[in-house]
Amino acid sequence: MNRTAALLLATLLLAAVSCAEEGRKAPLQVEGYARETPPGVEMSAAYLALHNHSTATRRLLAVELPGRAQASADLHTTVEEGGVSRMRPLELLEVPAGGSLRMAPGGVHLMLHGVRLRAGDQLPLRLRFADGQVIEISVSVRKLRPTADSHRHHHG
Ligand SMILES: [Cu+2]
Repeated sequence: MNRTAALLLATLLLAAVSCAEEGRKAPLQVEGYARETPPGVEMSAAYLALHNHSTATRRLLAVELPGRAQASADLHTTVEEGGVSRMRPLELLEVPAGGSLRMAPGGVHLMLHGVRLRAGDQLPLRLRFADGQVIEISVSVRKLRPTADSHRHHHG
């Protein structure tokens, strides 16, 4: 097989794979994780990735924490002002048609209040969109990244 034919075949195979995946995908796909809370702290953050496979922009308006009456979740972004990063509440989050939005530490995140989360827990979330759509997902709780300091004081 010459090089052009090989390239063409590779392209065709890739196209076939992405089409097969496309067929299985929900119009809006959401996954993510939450951070565990340090002892005595009832505040955390969750990071979601939203993939919009539809042809319409989706707007995330609110996130609820089912089964946790004392807890709440806010959409936040992080802005840098004079070398200091501050969190700002967001009215909504737009996921463009055919596009994705990925939350990340130091950027857009879901601020969680009134929660105690242990690594390995599952955290159910209810996402409300401007078009009335409601998506229920469950994200896993991940360990806080160990710092040099927490390592030094680690007792097992
Ligand atoms: Cu925040």
